[in-house]
Amino acid sequence: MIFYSGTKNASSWSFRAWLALKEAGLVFDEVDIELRLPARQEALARIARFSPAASVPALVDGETVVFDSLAIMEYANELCGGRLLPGDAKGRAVARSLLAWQHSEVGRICPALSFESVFYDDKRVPTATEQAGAERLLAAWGDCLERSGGPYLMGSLSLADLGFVPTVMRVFSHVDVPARWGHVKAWMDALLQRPAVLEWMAQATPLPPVRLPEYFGGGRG
Ligand SMILES: N[C@@H](CCC(=O)N[C@@H](CS)C(=O)NCC(=O)O)C(=O)O
Repeated sequence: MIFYSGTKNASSWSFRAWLALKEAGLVFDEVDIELRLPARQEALARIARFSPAASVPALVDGETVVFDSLAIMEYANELCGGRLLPGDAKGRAVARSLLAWQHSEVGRICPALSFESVFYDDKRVPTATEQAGAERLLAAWGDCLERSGGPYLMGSLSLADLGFVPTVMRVFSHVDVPARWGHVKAWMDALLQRPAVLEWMAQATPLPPVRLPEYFGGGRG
């Protein structure tokens, strides 16, 4: 299998899919697609030759092209015998609800705290709206952990946890977790210490930061 990944300090979608492949114990080759300008357009044109989405991540397994991070995560789960989703239908439905929410809506919570900002040395103070967005996430994760008993959202590690790794990083490298959310903080710590997460971050951290003007509200980008 060949996994086409975006620049590691900029592509949270690639990160999620890559984590699922790694946590599924799969072996794959990796091709890095340069998302930074000026190489971006030409690099993505390479993906367009085999993927209608013309985006990363993309996974090529023989004749089969799996595009979109969510499909790659589900494929990883199937290839490892389903152990990255709960064993019961209701549990899978909840995990998939979390994944779908992450995929379609969660980016709108604290949108300026992008994945790229995780790697900034000069982080800014979060706004009141961002603090409120962070509380919303803490409440959602706290509810899952209380229902499942932890240590992961669905009890054992699942795609739902992996989908939120970049979200945890981008929001909570800016916002402190209040003491009342201690169980959520324990979940975050366990997730961020997983060997696959550390492996990606070891490759991402030395890269030149991708500075997005919208993070600083204009001028300093
Ligand atoms: N829904 C897609 C989103 C993928 C995506 O937006 N990837 C970005 C890099 S992180 C990309 O390749 N964008 C191509 C473009 O903007 O033309 C997924 O989950 O895979």
